[in-house]
Amino acid sequence: MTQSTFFKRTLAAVAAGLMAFGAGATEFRSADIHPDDYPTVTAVKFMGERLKELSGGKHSIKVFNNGALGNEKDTIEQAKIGALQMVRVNIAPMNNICPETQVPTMPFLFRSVDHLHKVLDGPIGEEILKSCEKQGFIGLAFYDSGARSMFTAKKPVRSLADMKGLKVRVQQSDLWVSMIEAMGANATPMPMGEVYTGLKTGLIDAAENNYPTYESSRAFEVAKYYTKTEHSMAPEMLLFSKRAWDRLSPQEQGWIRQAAKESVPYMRKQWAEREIKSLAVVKAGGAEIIEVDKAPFQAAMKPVYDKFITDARLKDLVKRVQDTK
Ligand code: BDP
Repeated sequence: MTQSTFFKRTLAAVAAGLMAFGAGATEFRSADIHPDDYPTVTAVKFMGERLKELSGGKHSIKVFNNGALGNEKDTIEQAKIGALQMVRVNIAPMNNICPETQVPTMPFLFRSVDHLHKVLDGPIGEEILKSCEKQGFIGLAFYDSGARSMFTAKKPVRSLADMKGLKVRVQQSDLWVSMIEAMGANATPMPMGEVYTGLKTGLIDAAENNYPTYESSRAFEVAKYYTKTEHSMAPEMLLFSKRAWDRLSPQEQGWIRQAAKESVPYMRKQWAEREIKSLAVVKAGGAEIIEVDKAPFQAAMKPVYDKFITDARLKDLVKRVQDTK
């Protein structure tokens, strides 16, 4: 998106945001880059229904999906200034804003989905959500995003050595750039919406994601080699604009928190089903799923921990995650 388009969109969003509040309307606007049937979108819709019930019809949520309000970085900015009340984004574009969000993004940190759930559902998850408050965001919940793996257009990755020199798209986060560089590749940060064309035109050689996004973005049509590196389980985040939040009563805030929490198990169920479905779709579409020895990838990640997990607070968080049984 050009800068001027960004500013136009932001202005339009500010105007709409103010109107919604000024007119006493109580429909919160929430952004998502994913299509209608994607589990993050259906979960926020579910949350909206619960919020309607809890608030006796006073509040609801309208999801602007398919990137209608811009890419994740843009919508995070809009939420920060209060032009938009909610965003559902991956945790990655929050990494540069709120350092604690780097922790669940760290490569090969979680041993399993159960381990991830235990951590995020407990005090560590709460602490990380809360840590975004000083940056202008109320962290409402984490959603599942499975494990992210590498996919390439021209030649398959069968070992760490095959990563050498590849141009890999990453999310807009310094930590992600570092992770990919530590694998020996070149990282190109760009929004999700540009990945398909980037792969097709050869601007990039590779990208990485979970099965559902590999499928829904149709990236499997232009990058058919999917190598199961499973290098990060970076979860999704649901954030509320603190500016908008501060205008609500404690009771209203309570309804929103409750509805968000209730949408988590709903999301997890949808997610588990979607992962299976997406894998079947990409396989039928010609994707080759490649098993790989993950140990060399994991070993290569040491410099990333050294560079990003620097202060005592982050070190302690990582240790507590590792110690969670
Ligand atoms: C998907 C996340 C989405 C990110 C996208 C990406 O659900 O929030 O924008 O990855 O790679 O898995 O940008």
